[in-house]
Amino acid sequence: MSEIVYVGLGSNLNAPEKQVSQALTALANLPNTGLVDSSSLYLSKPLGPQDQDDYINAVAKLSTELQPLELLDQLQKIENKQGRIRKEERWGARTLDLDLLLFGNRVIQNERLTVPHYDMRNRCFVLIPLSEISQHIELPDGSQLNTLIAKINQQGIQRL
Ligand code: ROI
Repeated sequence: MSEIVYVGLGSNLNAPEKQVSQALTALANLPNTGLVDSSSLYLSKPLGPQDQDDYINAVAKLSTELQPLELLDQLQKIENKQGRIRKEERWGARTLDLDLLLFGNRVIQNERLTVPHYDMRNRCFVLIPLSEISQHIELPDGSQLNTLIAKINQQGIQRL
């Protein structure tokens, strides 16, 4: 059975627009997985330390037959190929971040993976690109994307 999955992309190092575009191509080429849709690229102010460059963010919608941890392995492979260094400071600059946001309607909680993404409800650079591609998403707990967006500060993000 295939599931609909949303992945958040973010970069603020080494030509961020190129990193995100290249990652979208890599997602489209994943095994047993299709890229259904992707958002525009967005320019966003850093969440976390402010002494780092602005980010390029986007969200991709996939249809996959992979299991969650298999998909996570694939995402980490793409991050590593594009020069991600795992030791990078928490909340610091990064070459490429691929976050598993939603996996069908599943709630997943284990050592490697928390789905829905633990902080997606508070992140305009996740919610706004997500709503560009799928307006009427409901999270597993029944909360509506539109309601979440109405609650967050939408400044500091610009569609490119
Ligand atoms: N800030 C923005 N704007 N975009 C991101 O993708 C992003 N990713 C992160 C932290 C460091 C939390 N800040 C971010 O991991």
